[in-house]
Amino acid sequence: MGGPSLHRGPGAARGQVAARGGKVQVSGIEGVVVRGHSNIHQVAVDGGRVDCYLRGSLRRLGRVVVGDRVRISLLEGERGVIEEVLERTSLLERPPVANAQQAALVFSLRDPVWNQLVLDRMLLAAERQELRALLCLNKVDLLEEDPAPALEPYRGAGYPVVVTSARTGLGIKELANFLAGHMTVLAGASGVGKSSILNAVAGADLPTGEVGAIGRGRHTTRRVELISLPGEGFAADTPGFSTLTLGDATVEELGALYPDFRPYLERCRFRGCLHLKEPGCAVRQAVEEGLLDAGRYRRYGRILGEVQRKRHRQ
Ligand SMILES: Nc1nc2c(ncn2[C@@H]2O[C@H](COP(=O)(O)OP(=O)(O)OP(=O)(O)O)[C@@H](O)[C@H]2O)c(=O)[nH]1
Ligand SMILES: [Mg+2]
Ligand SMILES: [Zn+2]
Repeated sequence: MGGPSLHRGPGAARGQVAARGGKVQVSGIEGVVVRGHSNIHQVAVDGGRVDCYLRGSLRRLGRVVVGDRVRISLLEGERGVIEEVLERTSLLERPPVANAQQAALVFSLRDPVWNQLVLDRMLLAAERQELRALLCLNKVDLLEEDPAPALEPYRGAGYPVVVTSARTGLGIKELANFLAGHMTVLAGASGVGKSSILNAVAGADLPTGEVGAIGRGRHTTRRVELISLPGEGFAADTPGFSTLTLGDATVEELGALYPDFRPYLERCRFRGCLHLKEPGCAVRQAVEEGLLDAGRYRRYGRILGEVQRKRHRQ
């Protein structure tokens, strides 16, 4: 082989010296940033991973985030330099991930109990950022009841829902099929099992929370990290606190972010209908006729209120 051997593991201060003084041995290698830590970025390339520094000019241009496709040069001493960030197809602020195509929203009905308001907000955030959204109900091994009725409003809205247990392996293959070949962000509350799921799907070795120690404020994953999937594709493990957010959404656009509301929007009497108390609102009528889920509609009202208040504060 002859080239510099590729190195696994986080960078050390020593690397900086190599980056400044090291001679470029090979350049023009393309890779994907899988981890970022202060000024060292780990880049997945064919055959391994390289800890890289940023070319000085890049540092001025802005940040490099996990998911970025980059061009690097290999230096002496098993290090590399990111020379160029290739054009992004998308960029999420929170969690910070570039080039994501899909979001897998992970939740559990028990340990921790799900919060539908949070789930709906995450779905809206995914829609707004044009990510394909997928729901993953994990920890079904803990349930005695059939989860299907709880999931019905989401299936009815057209979202794929995968039911999994990272513990027993149930549904993991089905989830793996959804993830294969794509760049997917996993999002969801702390303790729902995002890291455990990726360990099951990709044979990764991500740290997971202690059994029996789940509670509010417990965050095992602290940083976004990309996991290479078997075959092709990546999935981003994210910390529970870094959930997808709605950003600066407006009240006017909110209704259109509900795929289940969309068939009715054109039929509202008034343009700019917010689907609250307006006469001739086709969305509200569909709820009254049982065609739309009443819970989703009720939470829509709450989220709309939040967006309104946020705008008034600005
Ligand atoms: N019974 C059961 N426990 C699970 C399952 N998946 C994960 N767990 C447990 O739930 C706890 C939390 O799992 P993690 O994978 O760390 O959760 P996380 O979503 O990555 O949490 P953060 O990193 O804090 O955001 C651990 O004790 C796991 O062993 C499952 O399918 N069934
Ligand atoms: Mg985790
Ligand atoms: Zn309306």
